[in-house]
Amino acid sequence: MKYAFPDNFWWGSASSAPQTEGETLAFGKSATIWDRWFAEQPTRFHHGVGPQHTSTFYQHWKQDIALLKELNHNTFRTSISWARLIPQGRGEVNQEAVKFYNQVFDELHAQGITPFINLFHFDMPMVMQERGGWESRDVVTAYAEYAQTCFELFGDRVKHWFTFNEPVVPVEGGYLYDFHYPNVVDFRRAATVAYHTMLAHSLAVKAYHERHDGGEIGIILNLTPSYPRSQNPADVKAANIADLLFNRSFLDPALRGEYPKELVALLREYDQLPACQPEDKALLASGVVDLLGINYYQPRRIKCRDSQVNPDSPFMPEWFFEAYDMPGRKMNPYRGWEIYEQGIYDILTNLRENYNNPRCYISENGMGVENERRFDENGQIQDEYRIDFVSDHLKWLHKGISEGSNCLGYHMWTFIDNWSWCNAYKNRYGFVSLDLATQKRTIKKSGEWFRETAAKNGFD
Ligand code: BGP
Repeated sequence: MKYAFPDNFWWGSASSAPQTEGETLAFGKSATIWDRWFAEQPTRFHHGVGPQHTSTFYQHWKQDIALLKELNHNTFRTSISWARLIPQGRGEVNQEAVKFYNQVFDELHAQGITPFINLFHFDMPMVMQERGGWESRDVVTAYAEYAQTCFELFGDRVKHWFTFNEPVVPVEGGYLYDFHYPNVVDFRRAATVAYHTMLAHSLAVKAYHERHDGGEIGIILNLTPSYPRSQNPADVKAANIADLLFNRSFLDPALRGEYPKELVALLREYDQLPACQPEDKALLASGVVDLLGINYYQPRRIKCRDSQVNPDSPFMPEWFFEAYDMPGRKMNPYRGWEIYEQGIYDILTNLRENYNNPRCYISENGMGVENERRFDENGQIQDEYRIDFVSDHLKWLHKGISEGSNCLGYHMWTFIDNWSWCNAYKNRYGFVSLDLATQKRTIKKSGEWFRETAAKNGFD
């Protein structure tokens, strides 16, 4: 076989509680920021389709796990909903939720599928947001208590934990660019949110390691390689700053237990450093992960700014760089994101050369398609474009592994078409299509391709 993957490679897909569970305000679950935001602005992004309209995994978990099995998954990532497990954010545990998650984990094991469980996928409980969200140290402590509760309740069934999915996204969306609740645009507050998220991460990692229960804990980062327009020093510097702010401010603490010195110097120079406590340094040092999840969708194309920013304008990352449309780059015509398969290889190479080749896996990669309707006469979506997308990325992944990268698996985003943060069902990503009205599930052509690829542990 031309592209054979290592033995025991993790073939699976990723999803999240808030995008699939449904039953958003039922069975004891309290509201998250998504429920609140949708109630306040139902048509701003979601065309009136809110987070309660999902594939309803809460009811269909058994059927969906049977489908995962049919697609030859040996691993599956989803998340626990904090607002479902501990509806008041701290304190009393919702026993309905315990029963639900235990059933899910047991069924996954029964089908030979290892659960990879994430603790936070953008879904801040509203009660915690009202107490300041990630701007509050009190919420950091509450998250650590929630993480501990999960380890205690589910630690015998779950051995692969993740503290956060894409912690930079709530920072960008909620505090810089106004596409997530609470719609703030303020770099200083964004920096505090980013910093506190990594403190929360470190508390959870430390607590998990102290348990010594034979499992492992990691974090999932969306790494976006920042490619400069040219080797001209100004462009290179601009790309480095984008890399520091959007990648290394999470990657370095997670893999090295400390922030990059250049990042600290930059924020100090512009008086944007968040407030620190004396004990933070040691805490961050204990947040080094056992396993890194890498979400990769598209790179950043960066150039230095053509014109100086007015120094009196509010501080923003874009003071230092601009994104540009690289001529000739390949775009996903259905989603508007760039497709650059080599990015996956470049990420692995960077990790190998600069971060001591950590244990890692691709925790998300996928192709969103707007208005996906290429049905055949049997109602199956003929998504050859998605097969090309996945196989082209897997080829570069294979090259990285053959050169020594410690990459243990590939998870597709996602298993079934799901509700999404800023566009509901506009872009569909699943291996399985969902008819939202009837809840009918139909495996797409790409799902069949993946089933075979996973069974053969590779492809030609
Ligand atoms: C990642 C998130 C996922 C998912 C995916 C696709 O950033 O972890 O939750 O939504 O992106 O993005 P979108 O649904 O916006 O197209």
